[in-house]
Amino acid sequence: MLNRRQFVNLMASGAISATMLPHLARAASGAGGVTDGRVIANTCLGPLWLVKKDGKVVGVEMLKQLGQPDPLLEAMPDRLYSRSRVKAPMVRADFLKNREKSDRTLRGTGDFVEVSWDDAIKLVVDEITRVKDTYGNVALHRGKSSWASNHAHVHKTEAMNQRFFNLVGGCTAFFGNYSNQAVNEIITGIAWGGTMTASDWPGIHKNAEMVVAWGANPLVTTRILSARKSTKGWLDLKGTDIETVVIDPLHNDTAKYLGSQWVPIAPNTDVALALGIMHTLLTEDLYDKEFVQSHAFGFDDFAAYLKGTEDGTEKTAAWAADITGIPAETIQDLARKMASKRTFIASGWSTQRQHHGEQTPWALIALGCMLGQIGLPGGGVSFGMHYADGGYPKPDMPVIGGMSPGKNPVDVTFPIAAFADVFLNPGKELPYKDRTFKYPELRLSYTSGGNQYTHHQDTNRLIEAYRKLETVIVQEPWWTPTARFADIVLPAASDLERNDVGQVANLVLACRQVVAPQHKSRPDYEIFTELASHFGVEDQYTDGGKTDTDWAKELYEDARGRSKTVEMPEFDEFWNGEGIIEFPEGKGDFTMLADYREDPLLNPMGTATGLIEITSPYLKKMNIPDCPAHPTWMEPVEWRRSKEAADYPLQLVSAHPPHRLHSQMDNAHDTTNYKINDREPMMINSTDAADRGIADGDVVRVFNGRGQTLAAAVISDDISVGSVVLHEGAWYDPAEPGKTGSLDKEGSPNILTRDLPLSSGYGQATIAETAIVQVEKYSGEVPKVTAYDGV
Ligand SMILES: Nc1nc2c(c(=O)[nH]1)N[C@H]1C(S)=C(S)[C@@H](COP(=O)(O)OP(=O)(O)OC[C@H]3O[C@@H](n4cnc5c(=O)[nH]c(N)nc54)[C@H](O)[C@@H]3O)O[C@H]1N2
Ligand SMILES: Nc1nc2c(c(=O)[nH]1)N[C@H]1C(S)=C(S)[C@@H](COP(=O)(O)OP(=O)(O)OC[C@H]3O[C@@H](n4cnc5c(=O)[nH]c(N)nc54)[C@H](O)[C@@H]3O)O[C@H]1N2
Ligand SMILES: [Mo]
Repeated sequence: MLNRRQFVNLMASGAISATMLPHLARAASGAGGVTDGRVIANTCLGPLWLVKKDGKVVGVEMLKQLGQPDPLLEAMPDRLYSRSRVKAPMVRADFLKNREKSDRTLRGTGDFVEVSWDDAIKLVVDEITRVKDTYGNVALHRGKSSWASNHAHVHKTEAMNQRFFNLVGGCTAFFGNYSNQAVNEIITGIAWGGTMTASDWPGIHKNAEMVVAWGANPLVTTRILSARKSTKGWLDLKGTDIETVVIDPLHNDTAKYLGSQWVPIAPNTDVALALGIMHTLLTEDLYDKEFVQSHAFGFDDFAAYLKGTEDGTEKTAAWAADITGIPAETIQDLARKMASKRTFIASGWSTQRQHHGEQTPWALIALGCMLGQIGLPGGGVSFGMHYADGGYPKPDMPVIGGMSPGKNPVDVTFPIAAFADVFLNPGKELPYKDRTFKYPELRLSYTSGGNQYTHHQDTNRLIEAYRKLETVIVQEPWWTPTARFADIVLPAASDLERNDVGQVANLVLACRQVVAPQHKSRPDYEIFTELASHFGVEDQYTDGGKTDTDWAKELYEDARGRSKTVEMPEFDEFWNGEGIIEFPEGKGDFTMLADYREDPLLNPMGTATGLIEITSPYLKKMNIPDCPAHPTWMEPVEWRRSKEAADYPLQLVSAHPPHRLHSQMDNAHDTTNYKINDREPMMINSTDAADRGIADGDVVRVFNGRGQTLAAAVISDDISVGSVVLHEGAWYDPAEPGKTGSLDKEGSPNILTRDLPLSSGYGQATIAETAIVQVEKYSGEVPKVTAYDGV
């Protein structure tokens, strides 16, 4: 019997062919072997038909069950064959020579040389061994990954990477995320089970009289395929009697499509707006006195705060108008309308990706209690209607599991939002709720499936932070900025180059390899398997030699045993047949928290009081300065009224991109065709543009004390005065690679955002949406964008 490594080598050398191997033969004879036709793959956006011609991927088709296609999907073939693919294992020349003593300021300069797979693997094994033998496993860090494989079950980059580390003694762990950490922390602390609790759309369509999208743009954020059924819920509001309101500094796509009332708000001031609304409800006696007493805890303390008896400031509509820029009458009108109609408040997550990010969601929950419609069909507050399958009636189908990461033997951890701070300040202490984290000293990081140089805040600080590490390993299909700043780059096969099982909406799908791994890339699983073999844990890693198809089979068969509504065929039939199993749609009659409304004693919240806590006894006791005992307006660390706003008067909104999945597809924008002058578009109001002599399409420099980037101005009154929008995800493209403070050529907003402070001592989440900038017409010679050229 060949072992995995010998087998891989033989395969690579061509000594054996796929037909000699039962598992691969199966894949090849399945849809993956198609040269002309369609194959379903489990892509980063979710399961999708890939159309092939003459063996090449030439297009995409939506699964008909998932609704209308989006232009963003069409970038898939270009992404696959992009010139920015990592074609072979590459190592920085200086690192190859000097290892841990290499010049780390050379990272990002492109001093790479190609090495063989064998040499690359040996180098990675040696480095991990060196660090763990010298400093212990605690000095190892796994870089965060998420959207490489959010829809995957077998090929979950995050689980695969962690599974490997866990088998070689573990690594320092982290917790939390960039998406919804602050809201999740607060909601589970003071109210219900989490952000994904949502009422079914049919009940909302039937019963709601008003739907408020608060800091949410669902027609953009539900473009991910697992959310397509939720898109329909939003689309179907059009042409009904249901009034819609969108509270956003941006007149966003959702507001435009639905013809909603647009309430432009100054970024980071939503707590003040919510307080102004609640003050109106209180003083005009429009609130549900019974509900706040029977279903909420600590309303009276909060009411004292609204009235100003606690701090001397009454939170009137006029007070809120001054902070938010929304006229007092509009605020009062909103309060009256919300109270008189069956109102559903659907919050997005931008308002909690901010300094004091716990406060807006908490204030909205308090508002929900005062309106007293929580648990009524068509009423209440949800934080999950703009994402994944929020609002889509749950079909009765078994959940397909995923490859398990196993257990981490190292129990040192920290919130992921702090990772650059951890690199920079070993030994520093970070308070978190009632405990303190002491930062470990990290030496080596290994990222597979995450793009830190686009997703983390304050890129220049991040460059410095990585310089503290001796070894940076990045496993990537593309030359992203994160790959460019690594010491060792391993070429990963992409989502179209492997087998998996898929689950989305009411479907279970056989997701096949569409094309062979491109260039010298290998699937992540194969890379980790080979690494594991060098540490003598290959058998544990592969669970006795399973291929990806074997894992798919195991996960599928496990689900098959639990299916109640549909008789799922045996795996081989499923895999070799059409590969689409459709379950009956859910009933659609779920109203979130109806049971709590019905009987809060029988169906209590998970809080100490069992009630929704408008005042939290726990937080009162904890006395955390930046997270008080009830929702509170606190000025953010920077905004349009801070001292620094004299130099940087515009607030930066880095919303999620309509034409990308974060940074993914940024290298395929020729298809999506939205860049201007090769640059990321930045929306600016006509008044702000005129003040600065900026014309539509001009290349502008966006800057603050932390960094500078070039973007293309789009002048539009869809963005309110005093704010600019630069979507997250454009690839950081330094004019002077490797140098901190360099001009970025491509409009990456995280060159401008803040790394610290984190949201608060309670949630310790990222605050990407709290940043101020200045914009000027760029007077220098416009440099050529080179981000997508590869190395
Ligand atoms: N097309 C596409 N869809 C995606 C993603 C993607 O990359 N591309 N990413 C997915 C992921 S991982 C996530 S976490 C979700 C994110 O979902 P969200 O966090 O809800 O998305 P954002 O775009 O950040 O913000 C939504 C809206 O809030 C507005 N906003 C910004 N600041 C403020 C503010 O201070 N107050 C108010 N009231 N509004 C504000 C923005 O202008 C934007 O229109 O989206 C998911 N969907
Ligand atoms: N300023 C600002 N910053 C933000 C946000 C914001 O709103 N504003 N939003 C934050 C949020 S909510 C999120 S979720 C994060 C998202 O941040 P990320 O999760 O880093 O998002 P992606 O850009 O999708 O990164 C996935 C990476 O995996 C790589 N990849 C894709 N397929 C594979 C594969 O098969 N194998 C391997 N090894 N790699 C693969 C891609 O090329 C890419 O580099 O960004 C955060 N950053
Ligand atoms: Mo996210």
